[in-house]
Amino acid sequence: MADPVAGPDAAAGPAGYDAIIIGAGISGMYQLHRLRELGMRVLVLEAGTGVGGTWYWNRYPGARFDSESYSYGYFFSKELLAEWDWTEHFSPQPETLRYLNHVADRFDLRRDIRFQSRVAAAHYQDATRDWDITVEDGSRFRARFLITAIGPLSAPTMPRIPGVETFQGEAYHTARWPHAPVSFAGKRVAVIGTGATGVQTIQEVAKTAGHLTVFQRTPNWCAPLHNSRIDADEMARIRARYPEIYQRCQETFACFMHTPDPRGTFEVSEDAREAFWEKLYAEPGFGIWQGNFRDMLTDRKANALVSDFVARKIRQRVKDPAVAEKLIPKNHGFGTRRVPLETRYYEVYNQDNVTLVDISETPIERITPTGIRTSGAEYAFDLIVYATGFDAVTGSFDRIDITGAGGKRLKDRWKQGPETYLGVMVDGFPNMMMLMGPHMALGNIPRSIEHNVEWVTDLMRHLRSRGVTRVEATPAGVTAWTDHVKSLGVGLLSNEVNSWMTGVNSNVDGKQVRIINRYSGSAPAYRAKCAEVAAGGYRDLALA
Ligand code: NA7
Repeated sequence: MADPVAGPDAAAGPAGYDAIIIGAGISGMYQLHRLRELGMRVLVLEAGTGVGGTWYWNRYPGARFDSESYSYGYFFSKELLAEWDWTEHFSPQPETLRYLNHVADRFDLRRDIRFQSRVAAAHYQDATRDWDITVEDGSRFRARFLITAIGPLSAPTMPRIPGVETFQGEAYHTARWPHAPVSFAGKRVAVIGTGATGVQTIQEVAKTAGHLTVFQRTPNWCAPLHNSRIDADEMARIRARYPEIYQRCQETFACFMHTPDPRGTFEVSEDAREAFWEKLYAEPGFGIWQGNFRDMLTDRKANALVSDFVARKIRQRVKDPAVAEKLIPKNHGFGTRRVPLETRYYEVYNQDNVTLVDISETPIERITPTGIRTSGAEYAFDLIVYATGFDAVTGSFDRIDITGAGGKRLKDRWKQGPETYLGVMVDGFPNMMMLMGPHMALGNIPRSIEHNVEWVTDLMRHLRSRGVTRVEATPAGVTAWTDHVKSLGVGLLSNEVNSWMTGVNSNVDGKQVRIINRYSGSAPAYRAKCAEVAAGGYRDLALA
């Protein structure tokens, strides 16, 4: 019988590849490039038909960066920085996807990527110290190391509302948007969900829909994006500043170009405070969230003041006071959830073709063949957009049957929430490394990714130079890191709030317990800890 386990030298031994990476998004692509430089035989298994991960899947109208384009791209290659021009300060999804395809071409990545290969299972083999990986089409692969690059927001969730499958019109989840254009012209369109994705979608759909009805369960505090085009002269100036931009992102709390103002809210006069907030509100990007007073996310009174400032802005921008009140969050303060950045989002609700339905008052009872029924009314639609988010961070792991040493399942291990070592490894799961796994610093994600990939690459180099074939986090290391992550969240107002980073997920079985998904310390502190582990010769890991 033919060996069903494929690999370049499957016949030569059990470990066909040195490493298999799951996912060809920003992290998987870069990890492939780095490991190839080490001379490793690497295969990337990617579910989609192309590279780009998040930017491949999320093709919904209006999708774009909320981070400055030139702070978000890869920094590892001077040539890449020199040749790529961003055309907008906050790049739209099609441009970002073009960029990532350009990266794939430039570094000849595609020859080691197997597309349309969604990984169904990955089982660690104790005897051979390698991973047996099964793709949904039945193909199997062996690799010494398994590297997950599956993204923190890649498992979309439909709402748990009865009748979803009965709707007869068009229906799309934003993260599974069709590749062919979708027209809203003249149609009766519903959008469910008002997170960062819903906000971007709504402001775009409202331009052409016959009528748009927004179903909002919880309003979010949004702030203006202030996007603009970048002409050739400005791009040249930005390019000249790349070393400075990189340095800035390395030094800030969350790798953005913005970082908290060192002043406390109550250390300045009321006038100075208002002037500062007006300035931030008028500036592009995340400044009002990431560059606000240092106590904004820890001091309840400080947070109430800035929330009041943003609420006043919403009241000024929305003509109908009753609608404005519905759009102002009441159950969480400004910045304690991810702040969606918007372009005339609030003004959308002044349009005759837009209606806001507050489903905290009149819950959706069911999706019907013709539309949506709430406790208050029945609505007919031609098209429903589900902007209902993701089974965040651990969801993409849960969808793969991952078993470690002794056949133990990762999903069971994380039932009460993830436990990791540096967000990269888990005891009991030897030779598995996670890129952007749980308990990683999030923020400006590609900056975290570059660090994450480079740390894993250095570890690989270390293991290879010593002939190590098994590496595992220790239980003590995992306990200490997990406790550290939890302790960092103490005192943060965001930890009291439900969000995909810190909360329950109403759409997923077993995710009704509060889960802290992210590392909430500073990115420089995270990098310092990782550097310390490497400098110590990885003594905190079990190598064999
Ligand atoms: P989010 O931020 O998780 O938002 C999902 C939205 O969908 C949010 O408004 C939810 O309301 C709403 N939702 C979810 N389930 C339901 C049900 N069952 N009924 C009604 N409404 C529902 O996901 P996004 O895609 O917007 O953004 C994710 C991240 O991607 C974002 O932070 C960026 O960093 C990029 P809720 O607030 O839970 O009441």
